[in-house]
Amino acid sequence: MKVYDTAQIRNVALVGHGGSGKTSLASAMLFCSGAANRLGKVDQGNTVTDYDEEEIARKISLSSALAFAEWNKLKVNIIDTPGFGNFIWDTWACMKVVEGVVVTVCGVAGVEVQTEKVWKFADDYQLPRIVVINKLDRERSSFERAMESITKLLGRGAVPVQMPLGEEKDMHGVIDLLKMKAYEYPKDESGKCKEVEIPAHLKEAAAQRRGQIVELVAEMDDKLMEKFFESGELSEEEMITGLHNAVRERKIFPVLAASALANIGVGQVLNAISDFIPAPSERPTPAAKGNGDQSVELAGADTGPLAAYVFKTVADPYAGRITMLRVYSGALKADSSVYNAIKETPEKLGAIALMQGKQQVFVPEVKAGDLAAVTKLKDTLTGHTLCADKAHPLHFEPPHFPEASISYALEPKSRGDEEKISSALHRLLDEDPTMRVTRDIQTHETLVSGNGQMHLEVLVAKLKHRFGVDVILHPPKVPYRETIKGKADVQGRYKKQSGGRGQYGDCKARFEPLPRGKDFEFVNDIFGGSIPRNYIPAVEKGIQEARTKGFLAGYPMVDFKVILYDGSYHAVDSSDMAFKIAGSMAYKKAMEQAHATLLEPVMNVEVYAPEAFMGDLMGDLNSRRGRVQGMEPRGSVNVIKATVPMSEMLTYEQVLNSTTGGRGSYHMEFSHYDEVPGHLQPKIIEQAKAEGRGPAAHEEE
Ligand SMILES: Nc1nc2c(ncn2[C@@H]2O[C@H](COP(=O)(O)OP(=O)(O)O)[C@@H](O)[C@H]2O)c(=O)[nH]1
Ligand SMILES: [Mg+2]
Repeated sequence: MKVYDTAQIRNVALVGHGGSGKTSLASAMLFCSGAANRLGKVDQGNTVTDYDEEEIARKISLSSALAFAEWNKLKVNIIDTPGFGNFIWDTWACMKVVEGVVVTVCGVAGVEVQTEKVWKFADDYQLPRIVVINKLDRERSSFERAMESITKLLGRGAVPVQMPLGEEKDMHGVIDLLKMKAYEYPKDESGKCKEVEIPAHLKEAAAQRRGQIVELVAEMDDKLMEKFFESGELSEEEMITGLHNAVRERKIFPVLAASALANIGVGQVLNAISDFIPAPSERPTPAAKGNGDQSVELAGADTGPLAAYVFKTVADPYAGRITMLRVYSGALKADSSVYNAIKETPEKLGAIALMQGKQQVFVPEVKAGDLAAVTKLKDTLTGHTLCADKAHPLHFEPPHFPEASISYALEPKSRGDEEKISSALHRLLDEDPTMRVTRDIQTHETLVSGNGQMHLEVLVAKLKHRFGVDVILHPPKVPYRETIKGKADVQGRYKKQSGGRGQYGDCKARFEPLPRGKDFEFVNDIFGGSIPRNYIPAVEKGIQEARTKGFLAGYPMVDFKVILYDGSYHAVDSSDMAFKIAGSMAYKKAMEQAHATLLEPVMNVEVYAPEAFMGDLMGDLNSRRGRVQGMEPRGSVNVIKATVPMSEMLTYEQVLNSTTGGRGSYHMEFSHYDEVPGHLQPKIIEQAKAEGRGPAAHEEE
């Protein structure tokens, strides 16, 4: 397999709402370019990029996959990403390593919730974008209507450079508005198109749309503007160069038309990628840090020092850990020694592969700009950087994944599997940085936390199919918190004198509420040494430990401030331990006085369903203590936006399904913590007691 030069590489991620056709488009791109010898179909479970057995079973992408195609003498690296909310952080992590994205939009539904989300991600990364309106062969699809929803969301910069030829069942090609030619596709899915004249009845519409682009492109560049004023036209070449620059600057987002399933317009998508998406050298290399965290500027060339960033890790039961890297500088060579600058540990590289879905294509090296995979690294995980050696450390900023939003208790189906489960879980955590496994110290349960029910169901399926262990998920736990609403001024005094050396610690502190989300603050306000400085951390530690066990129901106590202002000590009997206990005693006293209360997580919820169900769904959300913020049409459905306490949403999936006959869907994510209404608190406290949670046992005076 040949080694590609930096200038030949283009990196794109296919992003968009679940079901808009990313995986099908990737499949058709690979087939059209000759990288795959058949047109794999999602519904037949034989696409290159949905190769995982859970993906095949569910017919949706659960995890990003890498593939590549050669087109116009370029190596186009394609990352096919998931479009479902539960898995969207993987998409986010992969978008970091590309020079542009192809946003797929369903020609029936138009812009959907995850379209908006990935668009926002692309804004954050300042990524160039091409939009593909897909599924235009489907009944009730409409290029015009989808375009309206795109303009509404994405603004005037999103502009069609194509139009479909024919509609719905008759969709049989595309009109290229730059070339002003039509491309007809046969029905055989071969993707081999024929260039023809634009049909007479579409000529006027095409000319009008072309006028729009010419004007927009001319606006972006003084020289082109001059030419446009003189001749009223721009050549195809000028348009392509003008568009290329405007796409790079994120001023124009060209919109294309396609049917990935019928393999129509896919060559044009590849053309658009090679014409419009910037080469690696056209975008700044991310800021790197070197020795002593000094910032280092990298030129992004293969002659520079090695800097390769890990954007994804896959836990393969056979191959072990597969690490996917983006080389930003230098070249990654097979069988070489490298250094992980984040973990500060050397790593040995074996073979280097280009990934074609699950298949590894081995190469001797990969140069700056390219994406590749290596296996069997010891300590290297997503977010780490590999560099040449310890003497020349380089690393990029690791990503900060969001908090998980839902937790389930997980239990082995058969006893004795605990070890196996724990080791399998840890391998799966490697590949999913948004999943967490923790132990509830009070109930001794293993808790798995993720982004939604499906996220965790997939985890269970992977444990079973990849690692052969069966587990049961118990209903989700709501991660309540506790806080105080009032102030307290207390003394915690611990004194023990029963022969031998005694124990003595004494502290006075004020406890005050903090604004929501501030967690905890400890202020040392001691003057004159009433508590020696070396004991003060012990007081804080005592309070810190006590607050993890809450006060009312054993949930962590948050959003309060402790001001330690006085105390006393004993020259012989005082110790860290005594002051720690004094701190925890002060905590307990303060909690009794400061009006402790429970907090619950509140979710941002969006519900999508046809209009007919809106009344029922709103009523239902109200009964769940939801606050409906608004309702608006989006594509063929309506969207309700609301905030709802998490505890009320645990059974929502089933209810939504039965209310809408399966035609509704929803998305939720964590918004903020809010106080649980007083009348609901006793039940939660009772329940916590029944589970063996409760206030910490404090030592008695
Ligand atoms: N009719 C039609 N169906 C499509 C098209 N593209 C994808 N599909 C179907 O839509 C479903 C979702 O496609 P998929 O590629 O998995 O979407 P993804 O979630 O964005 O990757 C599958 O059943 C595909 O066969 C298309 O252009 N036309
Ligand atoms: Mg997919």
